[in-house]
Amino acid sequence: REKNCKEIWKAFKNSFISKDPCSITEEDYLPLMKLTNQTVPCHQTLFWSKIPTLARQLFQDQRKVFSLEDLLLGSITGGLTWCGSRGTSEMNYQSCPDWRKDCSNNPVSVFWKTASKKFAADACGEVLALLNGSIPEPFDRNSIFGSVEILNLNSKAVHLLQAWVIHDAGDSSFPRDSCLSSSINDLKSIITERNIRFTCQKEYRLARKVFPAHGPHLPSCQILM
Ligand code: ZNA
Repeated sequence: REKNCKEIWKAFKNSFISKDPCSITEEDYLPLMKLTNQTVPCHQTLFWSKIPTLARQLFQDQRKVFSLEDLLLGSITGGLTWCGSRGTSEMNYQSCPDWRKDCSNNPVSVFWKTASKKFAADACGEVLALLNGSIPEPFDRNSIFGSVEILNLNSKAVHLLQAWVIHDAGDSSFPRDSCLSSSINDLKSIITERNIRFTCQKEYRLARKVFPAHGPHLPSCQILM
């Protein structure tokens, strides 16, 4: 309520309008970051990787944890793609560079990396990370979680990272003990080397929400951990 939306919109646009959409830098977004400054109380930061905005829905009734998308900064862009280009002040929502195919320094990727970096650096106490247990590598070093967020946690302020590997109990094609998988082990090493305690648990209780197609058919005993 105390933020100035017009000013925020202007700062957002100025970050990339009339600029080469492959040469965006963190600095371009700093004025926007300053205006939207907002922090999450200790013990209430939620990260997610490979389970898109579902993470948000999972906790929406409780409001005990907040992901980046719950903050003003993370909600501005609402799943959109955007860019500008040299020589015009037009906003482009249709065809913008892709971070894999075209260039990594595009407005969307730089926005999320800059926002995620600050979000992680501001976290304190115990933090929660939701990972997808239905894919072979629930932890991906190249994801924003793996390459930006965990590396920017302040190890003086964050003392525990709890990983919840969300499983579809109806799917037996992946090893049950995903907490012991090499991908989670990589995450564990990175976190513990940074002097942050690490725990991992398999979560079946959330499966109904994450995998609605299978959820209704799960026997209730499998839903319990
Ligand atoms: N990048 C986003 O669109 C996005 C990121 C949207 C909303 C929120 N977030 C942050 S980052 C969120 O709060 C999570 O904590 C973080 C999740 O990012 P992730 O670990 O990279 O998860 P993901 O499911 O692999 O990817 C989410 C989105 O980011 C997808 O659109 C990916 O294509 C894109 N992405 C993944 N890795 C990279 C990337 N974009 C640029 N560079 C990467 N290395």
